Amino acid sequence: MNVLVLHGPNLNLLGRREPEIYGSDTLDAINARLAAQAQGLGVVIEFFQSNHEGALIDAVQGAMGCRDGLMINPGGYTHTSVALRDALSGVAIPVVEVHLSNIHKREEFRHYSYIAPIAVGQISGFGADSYRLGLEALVHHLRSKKAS
Ligand code: CA2
Repeated sequence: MNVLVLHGPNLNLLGRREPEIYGSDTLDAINARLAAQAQGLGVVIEFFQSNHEGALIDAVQGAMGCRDGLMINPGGYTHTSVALRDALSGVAIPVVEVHLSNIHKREEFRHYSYIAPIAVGQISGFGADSYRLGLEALVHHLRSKKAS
């Protein structure tokens, strides 16, 4: 089983700014924990971060035929990007959407996600733990789909 984790714009700044909202873990630390978790689950995992919408879309398209699942924190593109949503729904690979903060208790413009309606599910508000929960949920979903 092979999973790609996508991190959207500004998430490369994690741990360096706004720790009161996004926590003090760096993206590298989050990825290292996910890599250890994936190894325990017997899953191959890779990571990609970009501040560019087109680069994220290229990564989604590149996943076609070679990844079983996607986990994405689309960052600010969550609330704006029809194009990223189209790419995710176009590749027909199960997607779990994750957010560090609880987007539903923040500013109103963060309440709507273009990604949520095409995702298996959304995990939001558990800080860096959202990624751990997201990977567990994605792998569980993929394994139960395979068994049926
Ligand atoms: O809570 C999340 O994970 C978000 O996806 C983070 C996005 C935000 O636009 C979404 O509404 C919710 C922002 C990522 C910015 O990350 C930073 C990290 C450190 C310092 C500055 C920005």
